[in-house]
Amino acid sequence: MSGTGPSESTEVETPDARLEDDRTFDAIVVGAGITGLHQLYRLQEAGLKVRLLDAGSGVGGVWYWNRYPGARFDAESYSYGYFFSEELRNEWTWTEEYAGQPEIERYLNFAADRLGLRPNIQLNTRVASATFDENEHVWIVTTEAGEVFRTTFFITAVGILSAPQFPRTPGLDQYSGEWYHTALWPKEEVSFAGKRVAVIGTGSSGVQIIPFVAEDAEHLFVFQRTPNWVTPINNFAITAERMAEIRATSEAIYQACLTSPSGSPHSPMNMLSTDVTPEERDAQFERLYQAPGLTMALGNFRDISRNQSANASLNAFLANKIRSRVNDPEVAEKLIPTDHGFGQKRPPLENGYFEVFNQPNVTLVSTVDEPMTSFTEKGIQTTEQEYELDMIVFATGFEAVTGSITRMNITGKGGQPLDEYWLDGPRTYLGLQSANFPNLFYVGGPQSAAGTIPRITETQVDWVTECILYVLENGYSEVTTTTAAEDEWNDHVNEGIKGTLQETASSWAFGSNVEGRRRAYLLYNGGQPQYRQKIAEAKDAGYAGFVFNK
Ligand code: N01
Repeated sequence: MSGTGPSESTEVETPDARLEDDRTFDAIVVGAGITGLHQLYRLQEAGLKVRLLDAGSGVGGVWYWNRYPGARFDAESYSYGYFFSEELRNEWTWTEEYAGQPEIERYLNFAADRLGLRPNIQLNTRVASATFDENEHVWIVTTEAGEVFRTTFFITAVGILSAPQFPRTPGLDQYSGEWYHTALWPKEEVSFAGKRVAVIGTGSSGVQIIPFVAEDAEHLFVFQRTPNWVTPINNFAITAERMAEIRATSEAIYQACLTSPSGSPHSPMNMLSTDVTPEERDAQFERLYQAPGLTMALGNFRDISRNQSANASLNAFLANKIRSRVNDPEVAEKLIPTDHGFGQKRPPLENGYFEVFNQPNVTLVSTVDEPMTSFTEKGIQTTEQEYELDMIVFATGFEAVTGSITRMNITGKGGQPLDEYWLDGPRTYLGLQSANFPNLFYVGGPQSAAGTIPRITETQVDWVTECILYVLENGYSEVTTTTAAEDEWNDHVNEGIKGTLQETASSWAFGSNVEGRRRAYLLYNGGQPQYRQKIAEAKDAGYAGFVFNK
């Protein structure tokens, strides 16, 4: 039975009987990152009995786990935080345009306290499985510690870049030195001083940590598989005057985020690179190279991300930048991407990255020329030689977008495991639900999220909250979607990436960074305003594409 339309009410009576059982909830949210905390706040505010579970010992999500040296925003700090709360906006002070991990973690702890979320957060708790009980219409959620919870609604807010992945290269168990993954970085200080260190991976995480390792290590070996188009972050401090201005213009900043495809204050220039002379075009590229953050990616000529030859002109400009910053011409050429153009993958931002390769204690190892064959007791064996190492840093990224969800071993109706259901790529309707997985919602999951994540997940959080209230108020026991609705959304999602320059890249957005993973587009390329419009339209049409059962 389809729903007849959303209700305006936000208060729901919670039966006393349920309150008596401390393992039974209206909703369980997984993930204490920026999205999960917001989802908890909304459900708590609506009067539901809700618990948030997180494997970490603190809140913060990716900003809890990725505590490696150099981790910081690539979005403007004030564009990433919560806009819904005037108190948070007025009380928090950002100190840098692109805040570092410690500051972001402090902000999310501040938000958790200020919003009164702590009583409903259970930390140090990793979900081991979630199984839908068709008779009771509840999810049975188990944890690695053996706890069992029952919940009507199960909401994943686990992030799209939070299931770390390692190379399939054998022998890590033989290796006797220290090793770390950037996304599982310990709280204790890690010293590189006087050590021979390998960093594997040159994506955003690798590019951020490498200068810090290079500063202290006796020798750093950078194991690079694919070079990236890396541009300067040009970070700067936020003065008291500027912070006052940010607060005063907060609403305008928010509106700029809401209207931009990426959910950021940046929008592409209203001109093509061919509207100007090559000299004027290169002058614009130079301006963008000196500009802060992702301006190069998000504030460029309109055709850079769409037209091959426009894109090639920027690639030539950036390649010359690398050549001008790296002394050894052979090393410089190895650092210049040849398999993709700028913007086909999310570009890492750097601070002194290329100059690292001018240091005598740094060696660039191309795993294309010299594949890694095994980890050994002493280090890494390649086809050419053994590298003896005191430490290996894996900056090897994630089983992106779906890995963090499927690793929870979710089983829907008819004993259907979600990881099998998604074997050929995610199937969702509006990125919110999958057929035969009733009352399971994804916020910040596949086929929905791209750009500045909190700007799109805040819309999902509100949507999911209203949908849950609608279910409860109308006495339904289940909301789910249909395979027909999923097919329609899949077609729309795939149509949106077809023919774009991104479509041909080997990137985590297609899962192609993970060996053996089937290629499927995991995000949504229609832009945040269009996504927002799509989910609003479905709701306004009486939750079209969703099915409600008593
Ligand atoms: O992960 P990645 P990341 N042998 O997948 C290499 C966000 N983020 O953690 O390109 C050798 O980009 C892999 O090589 P290749 C941001 O959205 C944001 O760096 O697959 N190398 C690549 O070089 C970003 O896009 C910030 O050929 C192997 C690297 O490891 C996303 O997270 C900071 C390998 C992984 O790069 C992911 O970034 C950090 C193997 N077997 C992250 N396997 C901010 O600034 C993988 N690699 C906010």
